Amino acid sequence: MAKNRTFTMLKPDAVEKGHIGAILEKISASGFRIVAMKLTQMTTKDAQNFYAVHSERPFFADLVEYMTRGPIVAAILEKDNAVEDFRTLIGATNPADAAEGTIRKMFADSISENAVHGSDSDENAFIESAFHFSGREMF
Ligand code: YYY
Ligand code: MG
Repeated sequence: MAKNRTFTMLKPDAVEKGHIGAILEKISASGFRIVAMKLTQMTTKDAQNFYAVHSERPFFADLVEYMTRGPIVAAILEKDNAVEDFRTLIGATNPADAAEGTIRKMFADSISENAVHGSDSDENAFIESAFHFSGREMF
């Protein structure tokens, strides 16, 4: 399996609740190397663009409001089979459906505030990484 990269955000609820350290510990323990990382806050425009694929969904306005209400940790992660393995590590979109031991099961309370983002394809991982990081911020 080739090493590749995924993009993640520890979302505002996870940061507010003080879970940055615990989530990063789990990510590291699962074999992901941190390629890039920063604490940042999305503007309304940023969040609308990042989640543009969901712009017609009924939850879109709440999603943008939530994602912009406080700082996030954005990061690029590297590992064999990174995209798929990271989706497995974070668990189902709705924490109520997420498997035991997954990040969303452990740290999220609801589908709308589900603690962490993970890219859903190699192509989106590349697009989302470039959205948040310049080449010189990737190591
Ligand atoms: O990729 P993932 O985050 O697991 O789910 P998506 O279907 O891409 O939705 C993005 C984001 O939107 C999700 O993490 C929470 C929010 N959301 C929601 O609030 N309510 C839904 N019914 C579906 C998604
Ligand atoms: Mg998604």
